[in-house]
Amino acid sequence: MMKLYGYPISNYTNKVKLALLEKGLEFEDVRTGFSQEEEFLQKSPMGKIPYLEVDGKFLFESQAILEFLDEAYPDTKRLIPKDPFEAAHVRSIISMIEGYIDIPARRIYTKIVEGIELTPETIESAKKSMQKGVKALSRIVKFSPYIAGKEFTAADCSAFATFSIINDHIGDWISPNPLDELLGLKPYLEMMLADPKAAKVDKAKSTVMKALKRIRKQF
Ligand SMILES: N[C@@H](CCC(=O)N[C@@H](CS)C(=O)NCC(=O)O)C(=O)O
Repeated sequence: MMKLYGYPISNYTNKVKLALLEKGLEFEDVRTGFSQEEEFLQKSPMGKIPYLEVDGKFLFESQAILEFLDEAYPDTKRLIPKDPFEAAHVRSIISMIEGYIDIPARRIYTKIVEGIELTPETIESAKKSMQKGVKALSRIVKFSPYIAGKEFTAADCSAFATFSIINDHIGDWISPNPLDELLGLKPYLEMMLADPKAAKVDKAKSTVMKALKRIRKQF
């Protein structure tokens, strides 16, 4: 059986977990944090989570994992459309969410979770970058009802996992929350949560987040 190594408050872990659940594939959910230990780097060379173990081989980078799942299990729900233009659209949305919104946002939320103090400069630069990313994304996303159009795709795995984690934290530090400019996001996240698979991912995230909040009372 496949093994997914990651942690429930990692959006990239949750992206892969939602993909596996949507595809109806069996997997073992192995909770692990990231590490720079040699043994870990042999499986995930940047020391990041998630990584996926399949038949004794280790796959890393969430997008590569999703694309592998589509190729290796062609009879399951497709995450990347067959049409090359639609496929490029899905991949573009994912790149924008992760590269231009998540990367700046995590300069804030990872520090909050780790209990590290934020400087006004960090907050201001994250805010500017996020606003730029959200503005760009809002030009191309449809939420009709899914983020790339009529069908559920890999872009929904990324969007749901990433935006729900950003929304948990960012509003307390950047006001208004740059994600508020993404019209249709709120009903979209509610629609996604009505799916038991996405709800399962979200529940695990919320449980761990609540426990962390109890430990670190400052956030
Ligand atoms: N591009 C990677 C990003 C993965 C990533 O950044 N994971 C975070 C947790 S959400 C991590 O492991 N961070 C630890 C580090 O950067 O050292 C992917 O898509 O899998």
